[in-house]
Amino acid sequence: MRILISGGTVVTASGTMPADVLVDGEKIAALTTRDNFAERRSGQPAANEHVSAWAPAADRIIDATGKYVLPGGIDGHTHMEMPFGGTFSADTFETGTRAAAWGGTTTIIDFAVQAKGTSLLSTLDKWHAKADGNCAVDYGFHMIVSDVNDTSLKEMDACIAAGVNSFKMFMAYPGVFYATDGEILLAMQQAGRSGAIVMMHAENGIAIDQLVAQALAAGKTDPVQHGLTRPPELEGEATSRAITLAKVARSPLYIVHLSAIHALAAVAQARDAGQNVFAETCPQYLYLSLEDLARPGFEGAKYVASPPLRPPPHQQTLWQGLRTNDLSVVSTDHCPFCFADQKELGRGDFSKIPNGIPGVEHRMDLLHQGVVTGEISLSRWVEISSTTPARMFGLYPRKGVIQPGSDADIVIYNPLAKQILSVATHHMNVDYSAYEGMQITGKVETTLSRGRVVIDAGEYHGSAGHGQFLQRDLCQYLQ
Ligand code: DUC
Ligand code: ZN
Ligand code: ZN
Repeated sequence: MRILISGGTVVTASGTMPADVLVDGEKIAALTTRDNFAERRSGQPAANEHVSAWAPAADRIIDATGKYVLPGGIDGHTHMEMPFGGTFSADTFETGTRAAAWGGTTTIIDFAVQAKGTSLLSTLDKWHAKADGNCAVDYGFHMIVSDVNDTSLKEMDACIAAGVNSFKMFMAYPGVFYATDGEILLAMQQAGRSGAIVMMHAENGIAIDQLVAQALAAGKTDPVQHGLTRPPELEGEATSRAITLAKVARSPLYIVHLSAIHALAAVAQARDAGQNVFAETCPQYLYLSLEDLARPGFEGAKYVASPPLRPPPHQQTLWQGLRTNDLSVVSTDHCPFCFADQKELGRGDFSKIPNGIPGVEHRMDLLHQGVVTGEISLSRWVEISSTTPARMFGLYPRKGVIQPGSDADIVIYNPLAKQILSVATHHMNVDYSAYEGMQITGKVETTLSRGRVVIDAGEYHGSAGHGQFLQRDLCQYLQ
């Protein structure tokens, strides 16, 4: 199957150009620029002899006039079917990857979760059993290490050989995922020796648990307490501590879901000093705030995630961090729990509300708003949502770029279309939208995953099992 995408503006991390793209099978076969000058003069896509040469050979021509042609989005942080707080996140690998495709994301990297007392390799098998044959787009795994011992430390190398070379650890959630500083140091040393990377959930969980107990003892049970008992200082402190541990262990570090000014300052300082520290933020920290957690009644439960949403001034600093590259990736931390029967578990006790916000479908759109409002450039949009995640997680240039030889993961994006985000129209398997009613400029028109059109003109054409497991290389910023 050959598909010609003609008339569009190709946007990559390195710039924009009027260009036509030829897809052959699962790969991008060729890219040809059109005459920019003639195109600007006439306002029409320039006639191009390459296109006319290709057109007869194409089985299908997609007219992308007036649209952006982007490398498919890569969401490096999702939780499908994640066990949490006595329940499971509501999207399966099938529903979650389908929703991702609707939103222009063609790769997810999800987290396999080691339960205490189990091995990393059996965990990996378990997550393959959940995902293999069910995904609509390509997927990889990170590994959550929640039981550091000699066996799991040794197993890290076997995970790397199996294409899973990023290990998430938690300074939060004592008794569940929490690791001590000593355990973190050991895992970082092991990762550092093997060229792998530790991803850190940086919140001081020991101190947070005391604040939570105090709030509950004082009868403060509403969802907003979730935010008030996890102050940004305790994210900043944990981030600094993780950075210090990584320095001593001589390992790189990736801070996940960074939400607070304090944590960003610690990351910026470490990067300025030359340390291999990277960080991601998430759309919810750019657009939502503590004020959402404080919505009346139990409504705030929809916004309970960790780290929590912060007061509005943090948002501007995070946008600034995206511009300066102290934040280099935006992932969603997609972790959906239904309001009706899952968030409900924490009515009367905010500490029992399952932590997570749905978002895998909306990341590209929400970040495009940053282009519309002038927070980031078009190329930076592509860089933070596709190209850098590809490099960070060992997928480049197979993913993250439009160039001959790369997978034909391509999004055709209409920058002028208007849409309103809503539970009534989204495709995630969850009964509310954290962005209900939000007006968006821009919309995905077509999504190709490895050369197959999975979304087009408001219809889904994909299938469970099309998505393949991605055996990832090591982080390409470290080689
Ligand atoms: N944070 C969340 O909000 N949900 C799942 C795990 C996490 O770290
Ligand atoms: Zn986390
Ligand atoms: Zn997460």
